[in-house]
Amino acid sequence: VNENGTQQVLPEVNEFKIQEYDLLHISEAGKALEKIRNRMGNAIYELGSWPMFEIAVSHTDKESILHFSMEFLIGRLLVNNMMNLGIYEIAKDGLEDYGINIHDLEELESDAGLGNGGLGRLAACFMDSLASLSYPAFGNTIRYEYGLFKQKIENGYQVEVPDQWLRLGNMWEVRKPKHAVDVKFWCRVVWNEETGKWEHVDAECVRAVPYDMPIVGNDTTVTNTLRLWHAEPSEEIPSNKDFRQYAQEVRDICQTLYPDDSTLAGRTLRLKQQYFFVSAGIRAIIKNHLRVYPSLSNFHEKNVIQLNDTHPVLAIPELMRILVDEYDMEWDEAWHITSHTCAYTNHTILAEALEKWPVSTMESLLPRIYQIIEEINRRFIGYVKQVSDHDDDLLNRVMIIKDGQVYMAHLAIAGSFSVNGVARLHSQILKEQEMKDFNFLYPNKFNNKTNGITHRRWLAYSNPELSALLNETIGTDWLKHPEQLEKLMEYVDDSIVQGKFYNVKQQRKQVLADYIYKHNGIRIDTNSIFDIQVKRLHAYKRQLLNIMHVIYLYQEMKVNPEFRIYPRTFIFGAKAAPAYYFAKKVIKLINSVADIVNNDPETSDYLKVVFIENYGVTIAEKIMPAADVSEQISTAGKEASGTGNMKFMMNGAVTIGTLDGANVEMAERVGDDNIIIFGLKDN
Ligand code: 26W
Repeated sequence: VNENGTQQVLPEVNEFKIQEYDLLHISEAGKALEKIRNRMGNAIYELGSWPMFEIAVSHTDKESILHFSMEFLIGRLLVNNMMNLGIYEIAKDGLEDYGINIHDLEELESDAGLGNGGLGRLAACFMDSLASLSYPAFGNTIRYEYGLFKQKIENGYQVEVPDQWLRLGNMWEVRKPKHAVDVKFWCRVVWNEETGKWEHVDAECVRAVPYDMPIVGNDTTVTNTLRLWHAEPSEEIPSNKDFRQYAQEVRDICQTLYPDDSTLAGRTLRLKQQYFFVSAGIRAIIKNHLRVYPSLSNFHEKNVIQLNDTHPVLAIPELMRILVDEYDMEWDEAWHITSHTCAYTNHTILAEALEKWPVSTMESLLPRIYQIIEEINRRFIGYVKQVSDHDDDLLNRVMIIKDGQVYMAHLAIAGSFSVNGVARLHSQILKEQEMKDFNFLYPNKFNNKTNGITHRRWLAYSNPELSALLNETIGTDWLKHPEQLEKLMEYVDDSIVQGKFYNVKQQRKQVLADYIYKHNGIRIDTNSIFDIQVKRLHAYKRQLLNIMHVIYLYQEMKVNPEFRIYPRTFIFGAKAAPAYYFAKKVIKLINSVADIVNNDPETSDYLKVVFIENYGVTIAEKIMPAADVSEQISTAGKEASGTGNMKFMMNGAVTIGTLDGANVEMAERVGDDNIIIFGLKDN
């Protein structure tokens, strides 16, 4: 809107609208989408991410934040980017002028599903928030050919189907071959007396080619970058290996999100993936740092690398390797820089998720990295002995290398300046139990950063009806300052606002009911309570407990005609890890109960069960706004935080939950009539 208050449509969008749309038919909506994204993608891109980044770094003292994560569960970007740019309405109207419904275009975009669940989605939420708060932050990950598998339900069972998210191409990425770097594997390390340097003899090189995606912030000029590394054959091809085999092994690195870890080959591939994106990512940061500063001596003052779980922890020895081997830095200075650059977030205390790598695997794949970890461990042991007055039991518990394995969490803690849990209870468990010894060794390292979500995607954009109600009730500042949602407290007893809220909820339930009818063929009653549990299927998340409750209700109604409940629709969504037999049986059980319950005329007016297949970001955006009840019933002490709990709460659902993860803090904030806590109260 210009100075005299008239709305002036951005010229390029205007010109774009006239040029591109009068020839279009709905059948070519895909091309329209492609053009929008290309135009926006490049336009956004030219707006500056790396160039903007350099300006930001050179003229402000702000650190640049590097988020290293093997998982980014981004979902779709078209709506999010247009909303964050403030051009969604213009685009919607423009397309309508030409008979195109923008929602048809939205449906054409595949989810970028490069993650398993909570940890990957949290990384994506953080990127959206960091950009919107104008931090120069960069994501660093792998450009997987296939994201998390697509779940089909056949005869009640989960079937995994490859996730071909790149089938239509990824319109948001820009390939940057000039920033490609070589990553070395399988070499022998030989000390060269003349040069005084370690040499990687017979190394197998892989070309890491970056693809950059813009991370568009809301109401800011900052557009950050998510860099996804793609493995391609290097010019230096190995002499001792047939090229076709080499090329296939290179292709394998970026094929799948989580290689099958039941074989040595699969586990080695996972370690290869970890080193691949970490080595390439660190080299890029160093190159950018040296474009602005004369040396690496202030590297830790200008860069922070946040390690999302232990998956990227090889960043610590890799940074040491580069500083010591390539920049001839003394070990102590290199260690000071490294251990003041890296920060580690722990997301789970599940034993099976705490990574340990066999020394044999690491030593053969990454010999120089392993040598450096040995030296880190040697010096760490010296520190432990000194601080603990030679407490050998303690030492045996905390060593980085022991029983022929490398304990990645121990390496992460030793090499980071900060270790955070993801909810107060989780961080307390880390400090007082799981990592008690390390809290003794490093009393100031451990802290809590309770998870959050981006309210833009999870409230403003996915629930426009509630967003509009908020705007008319408390004004629009809450979008930029979400803490202003507290203004709603003044309307808690306002029957007009309550009525409007009820209508919004009904509209959103209808949207989900329509989706369920279309995909499951089940009619559900929007006047029934939508009681929803969506998350990965795992014993500790207790989907089994939930479905057992449904079985109880059904059996009670069958034997006792007086026993009738307020009509309830139990909705489940969950993917089970392919090898997790128990979880797959629970999915089958839920679907079997649904078949019985939904088709029994005696009970189907009071009780329905629906299993929504292929739970992911985009379907979650339809589910969260429709919930009346949010099921957060994990075994107390097991759910590090949860983030679905927050998405449901933010859309006005009541929570049934245990005193676990972020539920504890939510209960303190929202009071007992908004969250019903049951089960163990202290561990
Ligand atoms: C399905 C069970 C599961 C548990 C842990 C799958 C994957 C993991 C990863 C190893 C770690 C992870 O994703 N943890 C989740 O991280 C979220 C973001 O911090 C938390 O909200 C979840 O509580 C935690 O389980």
